[in-house]
Amino acid sequence: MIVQSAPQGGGQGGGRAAGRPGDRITVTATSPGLRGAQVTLGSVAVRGGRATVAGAAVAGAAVAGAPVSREPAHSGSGQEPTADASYSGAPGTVPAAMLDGDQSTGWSNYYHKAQTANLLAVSVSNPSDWVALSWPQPQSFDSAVAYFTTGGPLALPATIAVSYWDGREYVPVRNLVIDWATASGQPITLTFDPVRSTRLRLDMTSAAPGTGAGFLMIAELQARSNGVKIR
Ligand SMILES: [Ca+2]
Repeated sequence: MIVQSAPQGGGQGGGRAAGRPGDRITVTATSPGLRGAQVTLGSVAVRGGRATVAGAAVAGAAVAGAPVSREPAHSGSGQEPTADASYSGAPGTVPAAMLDGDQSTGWSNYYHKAQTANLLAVSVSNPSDWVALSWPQPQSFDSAVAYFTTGGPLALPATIAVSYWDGREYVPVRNLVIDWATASGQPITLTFDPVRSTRLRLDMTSAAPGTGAGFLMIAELQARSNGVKIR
């Protein structure tokens, strides 16, 4: 760390200790890897041979030993998103289950209407459905990660389109790249040009629409910025 001080104004000639009314001392601290800081001290009166500091103006946030910290766990405004979906197949598979941090719970469009006296059991997958995240204030994000659960009637979607709310309507993100999962519970990563918005939506089509397979289930859904989850 390098510390420099320089008297300013008030006095006549350098080298004299501060302590008279109007004397000011500027202390500049710098250190590799840290932002420099500057503090200006001013004295207004001498009492009993000691100067009374009248005020201090600080420029620069990081004094040596107090580096600017980066929160590794999340970014954004700290606002928790809420989730929505075009359709949920059961009371236990609602959109909020994508945000609880639990891989064993999730949103799903899987449904099964039990057989009745007059009707056979029905479980037919929708051609398409969407899920969305929203925040009270705009967030910046450049990717989303979805953890799909597959197996039995559940499968990965055939296609995923990503869009964001521009204040009037959903518009597609640009340069979408999808890194598909290869097993149940593994993440599908969707990266795209950065956007700033209050809503993110995934439109998905079924791999086997209108059948007993091709249902969708997302255990967890995250929006990210520079690889860091937004919340
Ligand atoms: Ca979950």
